[in-house]
Amino acid sequence: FPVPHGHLIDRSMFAEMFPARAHDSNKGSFGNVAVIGGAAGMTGAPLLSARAAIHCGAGRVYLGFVGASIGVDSLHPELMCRQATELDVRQHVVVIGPGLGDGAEAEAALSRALTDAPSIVIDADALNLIAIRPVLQKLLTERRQNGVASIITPHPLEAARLLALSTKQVQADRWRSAERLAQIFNATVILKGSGSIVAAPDAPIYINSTGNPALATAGTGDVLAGICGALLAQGMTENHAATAAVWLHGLAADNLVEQGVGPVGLTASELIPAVRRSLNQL
Ligand code: NPW
Ligand code: AMP
Ligand code: MG
Repeated sequence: FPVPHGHLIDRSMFAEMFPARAHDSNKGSFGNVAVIGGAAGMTGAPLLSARAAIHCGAGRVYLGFVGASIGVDSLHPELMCRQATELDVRQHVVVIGPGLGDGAEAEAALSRALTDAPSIVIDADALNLIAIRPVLQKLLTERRQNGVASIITPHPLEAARLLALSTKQVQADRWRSAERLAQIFNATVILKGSGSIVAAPDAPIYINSTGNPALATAGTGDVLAGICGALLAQGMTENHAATAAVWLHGLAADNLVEQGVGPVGLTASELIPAVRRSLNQL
């Protein structure tokens, strides 16, 4: 990639970000993640986020569905499935947006999470709601001055909605688009796509050096949001969590392509254990 300014995310950044697990640690040492989303027809999206979060080391992972909750994720019964209204968002790192939809329950859940969650990762439909609801935008921009963490993870079309631009305009200057998102929304931003960019109001801008077009498939963004949540739950700052998450996500895809699992036909589900491997091999 041409790197006009800023920094390239690479392995050397991560030496001290992942401390070894203490021998006497327990699940309470590694935080709780609550993934909120999964309206009718899109229950797979929060499942992917939640599975990614548990595979990336969160101590406990909950799913809060808008609409009917599934009883259990039978492939991953370690995940705890509830209605979104049954979760106390004050106790969790909240990942909100995957498959969230745009209904009244979705908007209420987002408003509650923006107000009360100690840490939040905002993706997909939650970003689309913020783009059209100034009251939600205000809640987001106030979070930083209240000392609580926020990461937003738009793909280029979601970024365009947030900035009231076209996707083409966002893509024409991705660095500037990411910087503007960070300033306007007062949050750490991952502007996704080939060469994901991480920008924050108070830190240098970074571009990711890993990843490939195998990731251009449904659900890989939902996986990324879950990784961010798990890293926040384990105590990383939002800027460290965002840079580490995009790097590990891309590295996992690079490793899978080397093994012949892609670039054609990689699934978001297959990406998840590969991200766990990247994390454990750091
Ligand atoms: P195009 O086609 O190029 O014009 P949407 P979504 C663009 C859930 N999911 N560079 C591109 O536009 C999500 O969580 C559920 C350039 C693309 O077609 C959401 O809640 C799944 N353009 C909901 O679905 C699995 C780019 O944006 C369009 C770009 C809708 O989310 C799938 C898509 O954007 C999905 O995650 C890039 N790098 N990347 C499930 N299993 O339940 C994207 N675009 O219309 O906001 O739809 O992202 O699919
Ligand atoms: P989403 O569109 O929300 O599912 O997110 C897609 C994920 O895949 C993001 O993390 C993107 O950065 C990544 N991705 C998609 N296409 C590419 C590509 N061509 N090269 C690298 N990463 C990609
Ligand atoms: Mg997405």
